[in-house]
Amino acid sequence: MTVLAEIADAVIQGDGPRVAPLTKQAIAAGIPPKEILDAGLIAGMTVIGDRFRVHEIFLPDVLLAAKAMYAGMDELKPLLLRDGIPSLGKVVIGSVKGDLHDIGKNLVGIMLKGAGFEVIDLGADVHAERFVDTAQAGGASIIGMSALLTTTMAVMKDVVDLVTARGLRSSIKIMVGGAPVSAEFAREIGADAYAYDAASAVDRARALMG
Ligand code: B1M
Repeated sequence: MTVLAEIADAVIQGDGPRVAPLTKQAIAAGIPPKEILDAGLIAGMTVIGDRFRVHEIFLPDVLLAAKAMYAGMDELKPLLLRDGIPSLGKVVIGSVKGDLHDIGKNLVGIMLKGAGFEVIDLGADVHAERFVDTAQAGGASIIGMSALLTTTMAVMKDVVDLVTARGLRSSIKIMVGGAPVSAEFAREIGADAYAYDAASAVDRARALMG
């Protein structure tokens, strides 16, 4: 088994203590952090999602896998971040109200920081007002929202509507993402950008800053 397959397997087993050293091993072997993330950690989490969907495993297993994934992300984080580069702009991010999934959102935050954005991370289960109040008070140029549930993605429109109602539409851009979200949905709710993954979120954020 390759080290990346071993990382994926350890995530699937929910074995955080094994994920951390394996991730270190992959880094030491010179495998690019993005590849470790995609072919190791995210690959494992994708299997977990599939098994959970067909009721082969249950919530505690998913939580263990998520914890194991974080153990790997902790090792990769310093490599995905770059210090001392001038800010490209301020981004307020969070998972929308009712949504506790935060792994993807955290990855987006790490990648944005690594690319030179100043990131204010509001965490998960964030109310529409909190997104807009924070962006307004902090002079942020972008609000980035994440949703993993079909039931919570509708909340994204509340934020777009609130930004519009406060007359902030020209100064605050809105980017959305998360597994059930699509470019078409983003257009429908009036968001400015949709990003499929954390790397494209950086490209979209750069484009939004002009
Ligand atoms: Co939940 N869950 N979960 N879960 N969970 C999903 C999303 C689900 C698809 C599983 C399934 O059925 N196969 C399903 C949703 C079904 C649906 O709505 N259609 C589901 C469900 C049903 C639930 C509960 C309702 C289960 C229950 O209680 N019965 C419950 C809801 C809790 C809540 O939020 N209120 C629940 C709970 C949980 C845990 C707490 C156990 C745990 C979350 C732990 C945590 O996040 N701290 C969990 C997990 C881990 C998952 C799966 C298995 C993995 C999600 C993940 O972290 N993926 C997930 C199945 C799946 O997605 N395959 C599932 C890895 C992550 C890197 O990917 O988040 O997609 P992702 O992020 C990507 C992109 O989407 C994108 O970039 C990221 C990096 O590439 N992206 C953005 C994300 N946000 C972005 C924002 C951007 C741009 C790009 O701009 C701002």
